Amino acid sequence: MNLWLTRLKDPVPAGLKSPAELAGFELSHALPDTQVILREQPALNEGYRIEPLPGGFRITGGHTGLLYGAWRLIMDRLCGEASAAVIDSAPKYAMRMIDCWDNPDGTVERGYAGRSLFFRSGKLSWDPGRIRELGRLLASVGLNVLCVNNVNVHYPAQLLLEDDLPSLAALAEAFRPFGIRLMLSVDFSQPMRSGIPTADPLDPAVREWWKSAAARVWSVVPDLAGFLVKADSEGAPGPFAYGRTHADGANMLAEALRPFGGTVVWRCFVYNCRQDWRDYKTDRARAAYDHFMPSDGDFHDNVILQIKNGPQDFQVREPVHPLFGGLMKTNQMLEVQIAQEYTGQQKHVCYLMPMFKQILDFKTYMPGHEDATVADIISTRTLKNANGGIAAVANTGNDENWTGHDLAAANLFGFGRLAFDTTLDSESIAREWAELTFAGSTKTAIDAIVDILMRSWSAYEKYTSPLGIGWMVNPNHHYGPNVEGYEFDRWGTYHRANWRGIGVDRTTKGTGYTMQYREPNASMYEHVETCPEELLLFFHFIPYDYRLKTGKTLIQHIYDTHFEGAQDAADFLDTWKKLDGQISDKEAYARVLKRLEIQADSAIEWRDRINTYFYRHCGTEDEHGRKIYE
Ligand code: GCV
Repeated sequence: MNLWLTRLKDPVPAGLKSPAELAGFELSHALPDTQVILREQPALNEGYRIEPLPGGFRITGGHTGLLYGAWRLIMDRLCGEASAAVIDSAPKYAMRMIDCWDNPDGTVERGYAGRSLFFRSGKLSWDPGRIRELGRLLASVGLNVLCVNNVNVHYPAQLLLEDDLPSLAALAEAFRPFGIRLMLSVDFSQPMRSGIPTADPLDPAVREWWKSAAARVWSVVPDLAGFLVKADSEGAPGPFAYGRTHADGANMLAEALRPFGGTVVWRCFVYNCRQDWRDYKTDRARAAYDHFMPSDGDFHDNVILQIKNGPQDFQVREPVHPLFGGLMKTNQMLEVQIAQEYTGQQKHVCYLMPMFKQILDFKTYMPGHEDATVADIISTRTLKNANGGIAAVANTGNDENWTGHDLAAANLFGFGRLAFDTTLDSESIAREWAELTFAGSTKTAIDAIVDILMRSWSAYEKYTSPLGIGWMVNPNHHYGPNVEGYEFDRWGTYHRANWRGIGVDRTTKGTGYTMQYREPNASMYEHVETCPEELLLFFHFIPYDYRLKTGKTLIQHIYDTHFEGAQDAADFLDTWKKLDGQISDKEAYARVLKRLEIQADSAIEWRDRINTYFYRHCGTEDEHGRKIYE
């Protein structure tokens, strides 16, 4: 089963050596009756041009650009689009990455689609056919870097830099024809495994250790993309232990990787994960900006800071991270999560491209670049960054259908398509995915799938936590409602609901987080009247009887959206039931039906828990007299 490439019946054969060779194979296999001339023009790199010729096409492209051009042509043709015009295309970002949080024991942190595709029993181990199919899927949407192991580097993942090097080299070789380079997550304290008493980035022995580690790994994987580092975060080791900055840590690695052209991707997910809930001044949302802004300009040019889309942690709604537009002299990349950790865990349908588009289109008002959006800031061209990019935490695993929920594959497809071309709109991506995946289904079915996808993020948001406050999930595994699950815990994730109202005061009277944004965004968030209402509770503590722009009170809004969201989930199920017999792949139909049933039930649970919680706090009756449990 191959997701959106279901119509390509033949697997990729073993032995193809380069993207150009693969492009030839894919074209002759997918479009046997179309004559396509491939012309390599190395300067185009990952870019390509497709020109219609009498009776066929010519694709001119760089080494990998040829493959991307081939896929564009194949997918357009499979969707029945006639390519009469010349198409010129090149990706906006140099690094379009999938972060796999796979552990050597074969588990996947926040994995919802089975076990690891890369590891088993403590070692790298894979099914070559499956890796080729994964390579094909990722290449078909233009993704070019895959980080193979979890950013939480648990032993024995350290062996990837030691005994497991030959396997790493073999895996890199398997992905090479697809234009995909591997990246490794590394343990900042790893030199200590070799008897060095410290991991201090300014210690000469530590620096030497990393240089020789880099030489060792690049000697077997010469095109390794680099190292990904989670440091001083949620218990991971890092430079803070030695009184050093993140720039000290990242630059030390950058120097070790420079001779090999390697990049250090350094994560900004740094906060105090031992907060006391009674502490109203510490604000997890502020943490990354407070840690990293003072070092703006100190990072080497082969370091990229990887910044989560929001200041908390991949919630269904968060404001854009203030480091975007804050940092002026540092390479940046955006990290999103298509693994649906907080958005239904691939049991619920939640198509995330509409959210990603809002993030990419957000204007930060960075001085001198007032019109630049997040999409521009992370691109390698607009702000003349040496490096930049976009990464998603992967949603794939060894489940036969790759992503657990068949509709979750739209997020993998969509992420790749958007990463290559941020100007695409979410609905056309959804339609393209649905047409490719469910080819042979009725038009009614394709329209219904697109409609479900396009409504799904909003539905999920409606029946879960209100107006940007987030969390309210069960601790640890993060599935299902638990309104106070994190309220008295140490993770800095409080909603502060009481009998008067709900929300976190992040204004200058509260934690001061609003001032991390550039103007006019800072003032917009600072004032209740101008704060976008979908983020109201993220920025402000609001009484239940506060009137929103709709004229509804906050409490009525909470009741209404929860009834609506649960109804949306019920509608998705009803719609799907009506499609019985109209979806070409009967097994996929049955699998999706099961997941939509789970979602509809879970949405009711969410609705009732949240509504009851707030009803008990404020005692206000629902204006429409619907059942709210006491
Ligand atoms: C890989 C959240 C997740 C963790 C994850 C962490 C991170 O806290 O729940 O599983 O760890 O983010 O992004 O590092």
